[in-house]
Amino acid sequence: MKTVLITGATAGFGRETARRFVAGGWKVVGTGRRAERLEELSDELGAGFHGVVLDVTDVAAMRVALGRLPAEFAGIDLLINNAGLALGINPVPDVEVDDWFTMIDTNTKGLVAITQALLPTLIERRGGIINLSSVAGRWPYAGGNVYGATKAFVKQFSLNLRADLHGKGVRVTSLEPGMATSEFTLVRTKGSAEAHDKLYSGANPLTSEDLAETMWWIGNLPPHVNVNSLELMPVSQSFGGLKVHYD
Ligand code: NDP
Ligand code: 8X3
Repeated sequence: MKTVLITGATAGFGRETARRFVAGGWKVVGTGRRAERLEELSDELGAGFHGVVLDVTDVAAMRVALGRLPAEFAGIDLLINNAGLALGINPVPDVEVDDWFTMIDTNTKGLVAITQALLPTLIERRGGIINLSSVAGRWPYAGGNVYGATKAFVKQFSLNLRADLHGKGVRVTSLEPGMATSEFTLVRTKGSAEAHDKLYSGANPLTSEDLAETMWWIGNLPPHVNVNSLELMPVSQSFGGLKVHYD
């Protein structure tokens, strides 16, 4: 039986993906800062799920927590680097620099730290890594500033990982979704249910289930197949084109 470690399993894509992999017969290690959410998921999913309270920005504590995984969950075959967030929707200069630092610490530093910590196991087991990038890492938009930049980092780090892992049998994917419902916009707007409803209502966005199914597919492809990067959007979302400002 294979084991997947999913960061950010307390909500959104991560939680649905934990459900999908347990349903498919994998063991799942789910992480996040909210202990009560992990307990709820553990009650729901049973013995196939092991929750670990973990803040990906606390690298020292993260390494200790991974070192303490119970033996039956310690052999990680697939790492899903899903934990991440956007903070703020305003274009510069109307931004909080501390929000920028939190996004950088979580989406980039946390992601590379947990990847580095699990690489020996993943190489030994010829495992896989799915990194959550975003359309925001490729398509610029006003207000995307540092969030989009962190996701461009995730995409390029994923491709560079592939280059470094050449010949080792480890698969790496940069997964780049567009607009999807989850707690993402609530977090981004620091709790505005109105902003959440306005963005998604009537837009028929991607769902966390869509992302879970996509990750299940990637994670269960034959071992010789690598999806380098995969961008997906809801049909309702497309491209705005370039703008010109006239004096
Ligand atoms: P949610 O807000 O629903 O879930 C985010 C998850 O990340 C939560 O489980 C949260 O757990 C966890 N997380 C955030 N910060 C930390 C931290 N410091 N340490 C540990 N865990 C953390 O968002 P989504 O499910 O939508 O997002 C999942 C990923 O997908 C993110 O990387 C996001 O950037 C990306 N993405 C989202 C899109 C969207 O439109 N929704 C589109 C493209 C990409 P907790 O708070 O308990 O710590
Ligand atoms: C989230 C997608 O378009 O809201 O990564 O920035 S978007």
